[in-house]
Amino acid sequence: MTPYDPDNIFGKILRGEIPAHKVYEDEHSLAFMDVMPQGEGHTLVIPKAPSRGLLDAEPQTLAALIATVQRVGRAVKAAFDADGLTLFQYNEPAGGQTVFHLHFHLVPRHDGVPLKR
Ligand code: DGP
Repeated sequence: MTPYDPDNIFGKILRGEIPAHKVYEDEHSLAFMDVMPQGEGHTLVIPKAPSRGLLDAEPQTLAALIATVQRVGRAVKAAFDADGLTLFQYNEPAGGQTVFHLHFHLVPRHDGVPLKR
């Protein structure tokens, strides 16, 4: 498995080296708005632990992360008065991943409104 490389854009956001529109932070995780939103309110949730993707993450990292995904998911769904919420998560270039620090995409959804691609 390819090792984690801290010189990725989300690593830089975590270290405060580049700005992000942060919406939630705790000891284990950070949530911020996606710069290329596929829908209004598109938010990313990442662990602070150095995981490249889902497949190399420690179980305790995932446990904390999914709790944050639920918390932030509830908040963005309410904030954008959405009817639903779509989650997605990519692993490795073949799986569609472009930033190699584990992240979940959360997109509030409204009835009849497709995702932007
Ligand atoms: P992916 O690795 O394909 O799951 O998607 C990475 C996402 O990260 C993509 O939706 C765009 C977003 N993104 C890329 N660079 C930045 C950045 O510098 N800041 C923020 N907030 N989002 C970024």
